[in-house]
Amino acid sequence: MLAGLPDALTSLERTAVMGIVNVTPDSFSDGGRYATSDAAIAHGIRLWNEGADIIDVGGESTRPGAISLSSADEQARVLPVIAGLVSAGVIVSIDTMHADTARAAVAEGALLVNDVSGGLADPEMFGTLADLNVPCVLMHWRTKASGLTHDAHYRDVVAEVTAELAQRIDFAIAAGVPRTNIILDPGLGFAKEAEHNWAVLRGLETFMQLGYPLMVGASRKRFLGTLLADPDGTPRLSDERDDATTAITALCAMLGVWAVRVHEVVGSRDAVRVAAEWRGGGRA
Ligand code: PMM
Repeated sequence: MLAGLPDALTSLERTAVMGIVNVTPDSFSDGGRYATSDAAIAHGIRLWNEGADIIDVGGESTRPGAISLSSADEQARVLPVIAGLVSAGVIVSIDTMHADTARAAVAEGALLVNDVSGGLADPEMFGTLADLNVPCVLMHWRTKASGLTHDAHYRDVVAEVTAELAQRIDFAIAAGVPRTNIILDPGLGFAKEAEHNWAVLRGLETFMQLGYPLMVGASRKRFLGTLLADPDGTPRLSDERDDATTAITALCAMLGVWAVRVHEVVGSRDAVRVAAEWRGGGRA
């Protein structure tokens, strides 16, 4: 299992719940709400008290068309929030594509690095992760490999995402990242249309066969808004997608997914407990 995380997390006999704190003016679903450090810290502590197992702090929006942020600006957003959460006893992860932000966040007390580019955005990332020796999420996102903004073309999305994740693992290990630090994420909504996201969810067990803990981030994403659209075709609003997110959490937990990344913690907290009990009290 993953080294470097507190016992409270590694000994969990259920799927972990990662609560999201986006310190951004423009994220997918909660952009602007927690843009000041104080608001972001208060929000993270609220999610933690509601039962999150980890709080993921991010400063850069990955929304299509979002302006990319310098690592200095990113750190100005996230480091005070990480410091505030860590001093309140919260287990923190840093959502960043910048190696120097990962390093600064870990120095501030973050215990896990979540890179949505799977090490593609910053050539220094894998070396830094090897050096930091902390658990890291490698997420699938083709766009960072091709430079295209729209790259959602697949013949067999599950097979292609699996192969591309396997390649990321090989590069990470070649750079010295310990195998036991790696967590995979198929990257719902990243260079993927709704049909691809559903195929990815149907294929979760294939990704799990790579032999690494799996994280899934479906929370409030657009494909849920499309699924739950009004009869006139108007998509369900993003903060009205939490029940659907909880349904995905329950299904992921039944499959033995390691963690789900969610905006609203309470529903997922309960869902992972229901699934653990249903499965017989264990996740393995
Ligand atoms: N999605 C977003 C941001 N970070 N990290 C991981 N590991 N997996 C995800 O699916 C993921 C992520 C975008 O969603 P948000 O802007 O609502 O946080």
